[in-house]
Amino acid sequence: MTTEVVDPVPGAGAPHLPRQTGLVQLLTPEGERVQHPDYAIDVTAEELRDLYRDLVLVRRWDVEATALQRQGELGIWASLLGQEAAQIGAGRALRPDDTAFPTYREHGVAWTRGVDPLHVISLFRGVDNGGWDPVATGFNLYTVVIGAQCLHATGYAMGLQRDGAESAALAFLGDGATSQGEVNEAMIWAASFSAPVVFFCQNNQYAISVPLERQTRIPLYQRAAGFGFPGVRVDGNDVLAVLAVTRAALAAAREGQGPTFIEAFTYRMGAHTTSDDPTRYRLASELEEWKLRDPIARVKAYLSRTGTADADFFADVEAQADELAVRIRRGTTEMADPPGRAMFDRVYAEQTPHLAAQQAQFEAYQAGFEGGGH
Ligand SMILES: Cc1ncc(C[n+]2csc(CCOP(=O)(O)OP(=O)(O)O)c2C)c(N)n1
Repeated sequence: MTTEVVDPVPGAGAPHLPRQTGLVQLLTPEGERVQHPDYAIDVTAEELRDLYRDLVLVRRWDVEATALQRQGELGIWASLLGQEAAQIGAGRALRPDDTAFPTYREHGVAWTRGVDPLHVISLFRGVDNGGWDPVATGFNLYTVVIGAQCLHATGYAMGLQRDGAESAALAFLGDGATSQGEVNEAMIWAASFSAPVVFFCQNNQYAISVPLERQTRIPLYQRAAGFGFPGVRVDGNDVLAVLAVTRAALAAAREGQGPTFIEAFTYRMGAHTTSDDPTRYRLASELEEWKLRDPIARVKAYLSRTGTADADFFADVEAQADELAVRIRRGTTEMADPPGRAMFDRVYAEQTPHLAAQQAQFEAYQAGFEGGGH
């Protein structure tokens, strides 16, 4: 078969940008399997069904969390709607010994690392600063400071390299983050030291309200050449292509070939966060166009058309999604506030005398309220 060269958004983008070509795609929006000479991937029927299940479950989690925020149960929520394939594909490409460095939207990657959704939710409810163990899960804590995690990932990767470990770091970033100094510094360091790090950029077309055309004069993946490592653009709504491309980049990193920049070309179908109103800066027709490229629909179409999954399977996945939604809702509303002292426990791995004194002072202050109030 021939290489699929697709213009992801016909007519979109600034007129001065070169035509966007070279998008890696393995599953078309219509659910047809296509081949790519550089990114062959063999997945079993079971693996495909598992990927579908992942996509559906993380979407349900996201929809439930958005509703919970609207009902006042969460302070804010950063929706992944539309970016499920980018996150599941990238997350499932990781090996257990690899480490992911997320921003604040990578709930799908968290899912693939076995992080309990309620741990992520507790962060957005404001009762915790992320209750999962980054070492045990290979999934670092969320980072709200745009781009900072790229430096963390690069430094970590350089550490892996010096330890002689054969594992890699996967840094997540957005299209807007590519304008950030730290991201560019991270890429220079990664290139200079051939660090085993992969930069996974979810180009969801907007940095809050700032469109891609304002961030760059060339397609993002082409920027990697300036740093001296490969850049590849993948259809971010195609879970198979994302899996194949990320797997290859991580393998190259582990083998000492240095970094890769992956631009997952996708779209944020919802708001930037629940505090944002995207109708103020983008057209409804654009969203309608992207709905035709829905990351879940195409896998479902493929599974159905090829007889890889039947109605019972789809019903079972729906039932699992319903169960997950109930668990998330119940878990959120029953979530207890942590004791005030808890914020002192996670500053350093080991408590310092200075911090212990502050903690004692804080506890004495709280005990001064009626009922010892928390
Ligand atoms: C250092 C820094 N500057 C500014 C902000 C405010 N801010 C929050 S999200 C955001 C846009 C990020 O866009 P992008 O990198 O494309 O990621 P997306 O949210 O679209 O996934 C900005 C500027 C911040 N959090 N950190």
